[in-house]
Amino acid sequence: MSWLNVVRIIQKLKQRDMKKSQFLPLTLALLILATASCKKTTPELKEVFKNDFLIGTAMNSYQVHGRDPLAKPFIIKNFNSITAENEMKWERIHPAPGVYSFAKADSIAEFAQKNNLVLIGHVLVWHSQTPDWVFRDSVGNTLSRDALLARMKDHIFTVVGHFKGKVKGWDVVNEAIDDNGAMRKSLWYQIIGEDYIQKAFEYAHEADPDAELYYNDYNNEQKVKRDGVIPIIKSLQQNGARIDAVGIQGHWHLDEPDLNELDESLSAYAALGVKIVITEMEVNVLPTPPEVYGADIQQQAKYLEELNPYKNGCPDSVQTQLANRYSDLFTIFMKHKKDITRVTFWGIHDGYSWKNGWPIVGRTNYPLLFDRNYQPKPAFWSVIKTAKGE
Ligand code: 9MR
Repeated sequence: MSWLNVVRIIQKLKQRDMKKSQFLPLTLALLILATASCKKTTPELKEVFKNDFLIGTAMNSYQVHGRDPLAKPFIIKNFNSITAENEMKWERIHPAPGVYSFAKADSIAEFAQKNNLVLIGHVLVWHSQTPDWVFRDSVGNTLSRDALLARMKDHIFTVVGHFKGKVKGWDVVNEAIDDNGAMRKSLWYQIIGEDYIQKAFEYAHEADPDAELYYNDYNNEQKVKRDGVIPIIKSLQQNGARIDAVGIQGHWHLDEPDLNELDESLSAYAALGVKIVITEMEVNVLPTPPEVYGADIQQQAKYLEELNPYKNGCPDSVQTQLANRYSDLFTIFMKHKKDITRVTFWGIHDGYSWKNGWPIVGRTNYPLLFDRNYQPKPAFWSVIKTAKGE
């Protein structure tokens, strides 16, 4: 019985002019009934994991501005941390030289503050979504190392400074390693050299000494890439930079990553003395060409009907596969819970996932725990069972 029904019945009883001695016990019984049925409602994710790690979600400005009225209460109910999916990226927050545009990111920060949600800053230095002007002078020539470092410092000081005290931790450098484990030959790397990473961490720490600082990447649970990320972390540590955690994005599939490899990677990172954050998790259920496993948004594959098989709904067999996959992944997270401080999902429900548009535009994907109507999927219940050790 819902609270709304209880209120309606009580109002009707009142209208009947019932005696106090009859009205009070009846009202009490109704209240007990309503409370009991409330207990059967869906558990809140953040509550279920409250002794283990934070549970976060990516959030966008469409949601924060209330265009989807269900989104905000849903976020407050289920999550205790948010990451701006796009609003703090360089191209959004610093679109032109000297122009900073904080309004959208500020709305997200305000929402976090009002509702006691841990706000994560995403992202300071990345090869992607960074305008070309960042690397050029006013006549279009490539900047010198010193000039690019100065520009990076200005950006980090301005952005981190703006959110000082509001952002708990920053993805300082994103995706600096290629899938083969070598340094990505981004313009940051080409112009500044390998120590652009060290510099970014130093500037971020100077700008907000209280903020946690993370190195964030995808596929870095795989050994090849992990072997590239570990030296970065060690070098930051040896050179005295603050690094609190390694971010594993977690853009995963039904058949990948290999669970043993994930398990080993979590141990390998923890052995460095850093924490682990799962920063952008979802599990793709659609057939996807293996060359676009990962999260490099420059890569695109051609739309074919056979690669979009569940346009009219996710079959039960796939729901079950997804539920088992989430259960396997959370079993490993629980095993490493002393080293994992947060698990963030990259979207609140299937309808918001970037996986509907990448690596093939126009597909219907089902990678998260809640469906397009905010209803928990079998994957949700399997995650809850795993948390309870059932
Ligand atoms: O989910 C994000 C999508 O809405 C954007 O179009 C895209 C480009 O900015 O970025 C997506 O998020 C990425 C994240 O910022 C970094 N790791 C990979 C994520 C998926 O591409």
